[in-house]
Amino acid sequence: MKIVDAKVIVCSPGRNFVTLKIVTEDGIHGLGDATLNGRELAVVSYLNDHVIPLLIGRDARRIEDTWHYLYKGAYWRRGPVTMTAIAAVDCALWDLRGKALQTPLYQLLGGASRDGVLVYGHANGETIESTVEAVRHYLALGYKAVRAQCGIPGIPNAYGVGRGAMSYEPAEKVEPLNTQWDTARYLDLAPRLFERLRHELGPDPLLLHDAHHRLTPLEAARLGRSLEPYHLFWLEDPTEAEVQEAFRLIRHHTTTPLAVGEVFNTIYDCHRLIEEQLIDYIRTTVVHAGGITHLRKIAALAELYQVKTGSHGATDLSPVCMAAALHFDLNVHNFGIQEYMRHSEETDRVFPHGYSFQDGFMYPGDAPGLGVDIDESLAAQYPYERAYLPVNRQTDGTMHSW
Ligand code: CS2
Ligand code: MG
Repeated sequence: MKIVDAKVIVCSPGRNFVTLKIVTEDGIHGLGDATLNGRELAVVSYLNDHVIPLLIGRDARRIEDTWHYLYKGAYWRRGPVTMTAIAAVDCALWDLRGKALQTPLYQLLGGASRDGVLVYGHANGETIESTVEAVRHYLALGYKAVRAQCGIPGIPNAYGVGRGAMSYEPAEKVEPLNTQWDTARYLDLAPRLFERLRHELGPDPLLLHDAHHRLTPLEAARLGRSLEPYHLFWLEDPTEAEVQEAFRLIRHHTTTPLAVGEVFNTIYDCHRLIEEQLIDYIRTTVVHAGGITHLRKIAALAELYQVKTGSHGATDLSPVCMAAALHFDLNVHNFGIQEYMRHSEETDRVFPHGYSFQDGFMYPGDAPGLGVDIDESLAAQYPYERAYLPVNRQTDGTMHSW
């Protein structure tokens, strides 16, 4: 099963996506998502200039060996660009393997550990009232779990608060949007939002919240403690996660469950968080953490320490990644939840797929491999447009994490 061709497809059906397509001598093709939001072309170059020449002639069945060949063979290890490129190759090889054996990916991984994949949607509002309404809307659609984000009075365009009803797009075309941040106002508002949500919706809905790395460990500890009466499913990214030890302080002060890891790209970014049981959910996902091969190793480590998975699934991860994530989620024993932001209709048309949503759960479907394809002629109608994530500054102008 020799690889005879590989190419990178860049398209922008509403937002940018990078897709790797690998073709074998039998004429089968496999797909991998290679999208790194706001830095897309760096991964395109990494694949085109450095990785694809190494793939031609290799046996597509050697998935594990190819992973190590690309990771160790480069000498320069880790980092989002490298690991996204490796993930795309890895994912495409798993897709190919499933197609060659005529079996859905989850069956290759060990079969289904559950009947469906619990997902959470994103409810956003400018005010507490409109956020409550947005959560209600998701519950009416059948979601069991909803992330709630609310605008902060006097802070226009706070990051992570969507401006559309069902989806939000963090990247801006041409140049970064400047956004503002005020921690004091946020720490005052967040517990009031969740108090209101519990009061209006009762104890059953699973409620999540994302702090987008914006707090110091002490502020995060205070937030976690103030949210305890409202029993969150998780509080995500409470502080910057480069220093894993910082979570000791947060953990010491609050029983609010913590989720971290959408920006991590290897097991080395999170092994201490997992081994010291400083978090409850690890958010690494297929596209940014080295593909299915590496994500399974992170999950296996997490399983030892009763840490569950909660993979990132924002709209900047393409339907190819979404499909891969759902196969992984259906199989992995210590699955917790999967993020699911709906893609736009134009994106769904470019990437026809077999996965589906029903009553708060998702299903990867039983098509061979990932069960997702790319319509290349349609993709060609949406050329790449440079886009950036917003930058965030405190009210005095100092740069801040978003
Ligand atoms: C967010 C993402 O989904 C999440 O939890 O943190 O929207 C994230 O900001 C984007 O995926 C960045 O590209
Ligand atoms: Mg997040």
